[in-house]
Amino acid sequence: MANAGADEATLVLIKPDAIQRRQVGLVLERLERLGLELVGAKAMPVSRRLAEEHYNHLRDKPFFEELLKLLCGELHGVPHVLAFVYAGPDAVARVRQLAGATNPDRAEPSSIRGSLGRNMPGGVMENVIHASSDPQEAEREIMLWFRPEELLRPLPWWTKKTASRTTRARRGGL
Ligand code: IDP
Ligand code: MG
Repeated sequence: MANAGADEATLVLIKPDAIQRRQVGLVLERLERLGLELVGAKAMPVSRRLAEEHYNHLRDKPFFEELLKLLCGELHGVPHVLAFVYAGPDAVARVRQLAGATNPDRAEPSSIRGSLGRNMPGGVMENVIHASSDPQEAEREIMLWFRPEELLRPLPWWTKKTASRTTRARRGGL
C-alpha cells in the first residue's frame, strides 16, 4: 500500500537550473513554510542511470535525452542536485501544489515554478524542482534516491517492505 495518510512522505529535488540560478534558499524557505517534517536532505551527483530510472515514465518523449542532461547537470554546469524527503499529512499533494504545473508558463504565478521557473529557447524547461506526483510514485522515488540509513527516522511503509522482502528472501533460501 502507498504511504497515504498521516505519515505520507514525498521526494523533492532542487534541480540544477535552480542551483545555478541561486534559488535554493528561496525554494527551501517556501517548502519550510508548509510546516512538514524534514526526514532526509542531501546533495548528490546524478548518474545517467539514476536519471533514467527516475524519469522512466518519459522514456518515449522527444525531450527525454535533454531531460536526462538537465537532471545530470550537464545543461547548467552543476554537478549535483539537492534531494529532500518531507513527511506529514497530505505531504505529496501539498508539495505538488506549491511546486505548480510542470510548465512554468502555465503554473500559478504564486507557485515555485510559476514564480521562479522559465522556458528556455530550444524547449528546455527550467522548472526549479521535482516533486513526487502521487504517494505510490513517492515511495518508488524515495527508495531510488535514499538509503534507509540516510533518513532521519524510519518510514513505516519502507520498513514493512524491507521486512517482507527479507522474509521472502529467507523463504527463497530454504
Ligand atoms: P512533473 O515534473 O510536473 O511531474 P512530468 O510530466 O513528470 O512533470 O515531467 C518530468 C519533467 O520533464 C518536468 O518536470 C520537466 O522538467 C520535463 N518536461 C515535461 N514535459 C516537458 C516538455 O514538454 N518539454 C520539455 N521538458 C518537459
Ligand atoms: Mg512527474
